Amino acid sequence: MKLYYFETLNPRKACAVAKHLGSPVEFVRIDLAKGEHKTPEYLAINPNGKVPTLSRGGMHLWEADAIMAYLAREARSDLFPSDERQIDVMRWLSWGAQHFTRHASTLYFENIVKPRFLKAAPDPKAIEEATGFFNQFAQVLNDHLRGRKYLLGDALTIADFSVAVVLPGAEQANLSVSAFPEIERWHARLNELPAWREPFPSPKAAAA
Ligand SMILES: N[C@@H](CCC(=O)N[C@@H](CS)C(=O)NCC(=O)O)C(=O)O
Repeated sequence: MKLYYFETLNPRKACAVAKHLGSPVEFVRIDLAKGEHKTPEYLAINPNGKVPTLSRGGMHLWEADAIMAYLAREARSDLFPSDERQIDVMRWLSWGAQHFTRHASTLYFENIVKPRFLKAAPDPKAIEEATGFFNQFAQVLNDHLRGRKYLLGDALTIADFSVAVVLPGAEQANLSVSAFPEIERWHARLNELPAWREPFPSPKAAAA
């Protein structure tokens, strides 16, 4: 299996789960800065021209959440439970994509990507709107996490890897995480996992 990635948010989830599970994947770095995700070869396996992608033989799976679920199922891991808890995992994956990660991503874009990579000024209106929504949904997450180790309770799942993906760069993106102590506590727990702290292969290993 090949896992195509770059050191950005969505591949982070897939790489972290692959590392955490010890999945037998070959990590293949796709340099977005060099446009390697827009080559005909890469578009043939992911027509969206985005990372990550998991390839196995003729199967090409895109969407980081689906890749995490695939890897967990392959490893027969409860990271993606096969009982009724799967519904709850789906709930949090959907909530993350539609609400929490969505508005956090706007703040990543405005506060990091635009000034650093596009040499463009952040849009104050977009920042104000995204900050309002981010805080609204962060409060929901904070309240939910009270009394729970992870999103589903005692068991770590791919939902944690997915929803928390915006937290490692929260400070640079100006996400007001410090106002939400339960989120901070949860993230500190995730930071105990080596694969969460270091999700990507070292540049040396990737080049080998
Ligand atoms: N919904 C996709 C989003 C993938 C995505 O947006 N990847 C970004 C990196 S985090 C990307 O490849 N961007 C390059 C581009 O859009 O040109 C997923 O969850 O995998």
